[in-house]
Formats: sequence, C-alpha cells, structure tokens
Amino acid sequence: MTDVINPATGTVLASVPSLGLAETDAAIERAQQAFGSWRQVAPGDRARLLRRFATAVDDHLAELAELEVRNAGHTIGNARWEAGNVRDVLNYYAGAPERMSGRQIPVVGIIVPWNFPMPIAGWGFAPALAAGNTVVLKPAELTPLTAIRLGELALEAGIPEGVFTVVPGAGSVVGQRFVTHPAVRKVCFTGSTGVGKAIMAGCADQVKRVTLELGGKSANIVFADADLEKAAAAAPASVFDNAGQDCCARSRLLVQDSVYDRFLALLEPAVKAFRVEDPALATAEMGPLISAAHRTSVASYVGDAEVAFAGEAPNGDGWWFPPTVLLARSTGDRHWREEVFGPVLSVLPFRDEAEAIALANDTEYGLSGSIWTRDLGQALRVSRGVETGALSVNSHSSVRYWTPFGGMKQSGLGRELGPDALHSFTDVKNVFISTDS
Ligand code: TAP
Repeated sequence: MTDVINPATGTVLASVPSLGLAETDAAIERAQQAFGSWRQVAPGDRARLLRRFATAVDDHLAELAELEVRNAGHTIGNARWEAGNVRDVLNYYAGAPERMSGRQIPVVGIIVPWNFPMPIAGWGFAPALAAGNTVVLKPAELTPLTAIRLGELALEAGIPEGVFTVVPGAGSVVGQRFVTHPAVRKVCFTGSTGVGKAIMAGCADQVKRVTLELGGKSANIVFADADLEKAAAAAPASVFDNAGQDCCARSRLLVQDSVYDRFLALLEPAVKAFRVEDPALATAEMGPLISAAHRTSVASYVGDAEVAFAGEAPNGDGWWFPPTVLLARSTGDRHWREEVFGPVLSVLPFRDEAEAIALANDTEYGLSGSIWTRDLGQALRVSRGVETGALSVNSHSSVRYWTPFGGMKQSGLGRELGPDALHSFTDVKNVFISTDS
C-alpha cells in the first residue's frame, strides 16, 4: 500500500494498493483479451459509450475536482477546469469512431505524471479508446485518486471490463512493465525528460510505438511596443499557475531592454498580489507544491540566486513556496537553464528581435511560449523563429483540446489532442485482394 498525502496539510489522505509485476501482467492480459471484443463494437456504439463516460465524468465533476484539490493541491478553480477537460476530450473523441476506418493498435499503456493527473490521463485514454484500443493506465504514485475514480466511472458508464484499467503502482514496476510487455504495443508517456529517454530506449527493443510529452523551459518574450500593463498582469499566472508545476510554464521572461525597468516595476505588484492559500478556497490562485522533496528541489534553485522580489505563501503545514522572481546574471545560471517545475520566474533583458529568438531557442526544450507585441509582422517572424510546439501571441494559452499539443527538441515526440492524436493510436494496413476467380 502507498500512503497518499494532502500537500496542503502534509496529512495522509488515503492508502492505495501499489500493484506488482504479476498484477500488472494480469491487467495487461485482460486488456489484450478485451481488445478482441472492443474492436468489434460498432463505431456508433463505441461513440455512444464514450459519450456516456463523458456524462458520468460531468455528473461527478464536483467530486473529482474536490478529490484533486486534496490529492494534488490544485486550486478548486483549476481542478474544476481539469475535470471538465476530461469530459470535453471524451466528447471530442466520441466524434471519431464513426469517421475512422478500422485501424487499431491493440493495447496502449499510458503513464501519467503527478502535475496534471486528470487532463493528461484523458488526453491519452480518450483518443486511444475512440480508435478501438484497450488501455492500461498508470497514475503517478503521488496522485492516483482521480484516475482510480475515472476507471470506476468508465465501468459505470458501460465501458466493458478490461477495456480501460487503472493500474496504480511504482513507475519502475508497473510503468516499466508497459515498456517490456509484448502485448502493450504503444506507450504514451508524460513526465520528465530523463525517464522519457529511458522509456524510448526500452521501447526500441520491441520497436514499440511511443509518444512522449516531456519537460519545458518556455520563454515569455515581451517587446517594447507591447501592451506592457496587460503583459505584466498576465505574466504571474503564466508561470505560477499550478505552483509552476506545469510543463508549459513560461519560466523564462525575456524583456526588451528599453522597457526592462518599467516592466519589472509593473510586474512586482502583480507577483505580490498573487494569492497563495488553501487551494479549496475559491479565491486561491496558487496552492502548495506536491511534496516535501519537491519543495527542497525548488528551493535549491533560489539558493544564492539574485531575488528581484517574491510574493507571500502560508507558513504552516504543507509544502508551500512563495512566487519568486529571479534576475538571471547570465544564460549559464542554473535557474535559467533547468526546468525548476516550481513558482520561480527567471528574467533577462534582450536588445532586439534576433537576440530574443536566439535566447528563446538557447535551450534543449521546445514545448510552449508567448510573444507580446502589437506588431503583427514581428509576431509572425518570431513565431516562425522560436522552435517550440505551441506558441501564443498576446496571451498564454497552450492547450485547447481541438488543436494539437506537444513538444519540439527534447520536449517530446508526437502530438496529443486535436485531430493528430488519433493517428498515433492507429496503424496503417494495406491489404491487396486478388479478384482472380
Ligand atoms: P517522472 O518522474 O518522469 O514520472 C512520470 C511518470 O512516470 C510517473 O507515473 C512515474 O511513476 C513514472 N515512471 C517513473 N520512472 C519510470 C520508469 N522507469 N519506467 C516507467 N515509468 C516510470 O516525472 P514527474 O516527476 O512525475 O513529473 C514531472 C515532470 O514531467 C516534469 O519534468 C514535467 O515537465 C514533465 N511533464 C511534462 C508534461 C508535458 S505535457 N510535456 C506534462 C506534465 C509533466 P511514479 O509515480 O512511480 O514515480
């Protein structure tokens, strides 16, 4: 059994079984058997079952959101959006079965991190089920509760036994078995770049298909001609949302040197006003970090760095950390180069467009990013120049379920969401039929 902790209080919330190798193999074999009948379910019926699953999620939206607030420390506003996102993604892919021709990959193994337990699970299982695959899903050990509940809701909605199985347990046991078990023909992994590389190498052994959504160190580029008030008001949430535990966090802020001082003066009150409090409160903008160990890791980046200013965080129990803005002394600074995965923003000035693009691209990652300018030509040139999978101009959106999401360079491989995701859950088979009598 594994104890599940509420990160806002440090207290034990639940105990969840940590399944071993034999139980993982049994779940995979059930999924393999279920594939035979699931692929035969008529497309219209498969679509109906997915819509019923979406309705079950919608009916339990408040319960799922409250569970996530307690398990992951997400603000209640975010958690409601996340449960709604699972519903929306299921409904979106429920439109797919009738429009697809019969091409499936039998069993898909989905490995989910702790930072967005519900949406990332849904981005994997919804298109996989829609495409006719069966699914085994491993939640992160720290945040298994909503995935377990989604598994129950799927059964209640009529998804047949074995078609979607949640297998809680350790990454090195359950997740690793998805990589090595020959019946799992595709692995969908979201998590750290290090573990992602090991999974990709492991999948090579069986030439197993793999989708990777990995880390990020995204740039928020603010040009001198931008609406600076609006850009400064939006910058805190772009990096401190979900306590910075977001692969799309705009954790590098690049500001054109001619407006650098003015922009920091606008940013400071916005950072100090960012509300860090009990995530169950409707007013909360940020909750705690996920664990004590993670807080130690985040704190190590602030260490002897030059702090420009910081916000407030509760002092009591739980793994709290204040929103913090650091001045980068050079692009070699550890907090500038590495993914902190916490509420820490690094700031650096730039001279011109060319330097902004060069600095944004000076990273092994390429997941997301933002450009603030009133010059449309500049917005398009910089969008072309920055090597990243999702960019927003004069906003910080990264995810809409009807458009593709994924990374360039070491941020990942393949695309989730939108029409693209379905292709990664299907195989092309070319059958020649002789018409000789
Ligand atoms: P990881 O340590 O990589 O864990 C992610 C998942 O992989 C967990 O379920 C983990 O299980 C499992 N795992 C660990 N070792 C494994 C192994 N050897 N074989 C198979 N599975 C294994 O990452 P994390 O700390 O949970 O998440 C934070 C990282 O994920 C950050 O770097 C962040 O950028 C990245 N992330 C990226 C994205 C996208 S969309 N690109 C989204 C969210 C997070 P356990 O729970 O047992 O450790």
